[in-house]
Amino acid sequence: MTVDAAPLSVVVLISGTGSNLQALIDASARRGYVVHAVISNRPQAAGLARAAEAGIATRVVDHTAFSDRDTFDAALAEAIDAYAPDLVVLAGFMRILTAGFVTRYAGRMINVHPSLLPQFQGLNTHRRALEAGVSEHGASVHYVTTELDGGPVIAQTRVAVEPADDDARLAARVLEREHILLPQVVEWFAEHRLAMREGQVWFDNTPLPQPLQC
Ligand code: NHR
Ligand code: GAR
Repeated sequence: MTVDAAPLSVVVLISGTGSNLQALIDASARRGYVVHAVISNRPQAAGLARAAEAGIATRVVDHTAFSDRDTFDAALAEAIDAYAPDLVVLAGFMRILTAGFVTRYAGRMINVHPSLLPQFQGLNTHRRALEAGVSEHGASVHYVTTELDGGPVIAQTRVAVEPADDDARLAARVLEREHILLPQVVEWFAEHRLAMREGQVWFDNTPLPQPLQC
């Protein structure tokens, strides 16, 4: 068996709590990747303290300090590239990224989104799922492309909607599953099992007919 010289290097982008970041940190040794740095657009994001606690480098690129999205994204790219990561993970990152930025990281940037894509792209997914009366909800990990929450979906996790669910209760159950889903997908990157080719997900050198289920 051959072993890679270096584990997959990951930079995680956050805006808030960072529970998905924590799940990534906690699973990293076991799953063959390293969280090299954590970057937040919000100075107060609780996830920054989680990273510091784990001895991981942190950076803040505060979007309110920039006059437009292009200059913010340029500063963000500079902060990321200082770590030369193999993979960029959006984990509760709340800023829409410009086409130029997305193109720079094509095929090596993923997002965890709290819905069964292509359902409920955008924000407030749990409330919208309840309003729509769906019986099943969940989360997806997808490649980030210029189409917001529209990039090819790598994997999903499904959660049954229960009669007693409100927004918060459903969100909490989905989030628990995100914490399993996201480290699993990053492990597949570390094992070189994933690629995006011609706008499709390839897994083990085969185009995926549908998202993997976790
Ligand atoms: N950027 C691109 N180009 N493509 C994607 O698929 C992206 C992306 C940036 C973020 C995450 C996404 C989610 O999982 C994501 C995917 C923020 C918004 C949003 O409306 C929408 C989707 C996502 C993240 N943001 C507002 C904005 O004006 C700000 C909202 C806020 O600050 O609270 O950027 O849901
Ligand atoms: C997660 O549910 C994530 O899927 C979602 O925000 C939460 C972040 O939680 N992402 C988005 O809504 C992106 N627009 P966390 O900070 O505890 O990981």
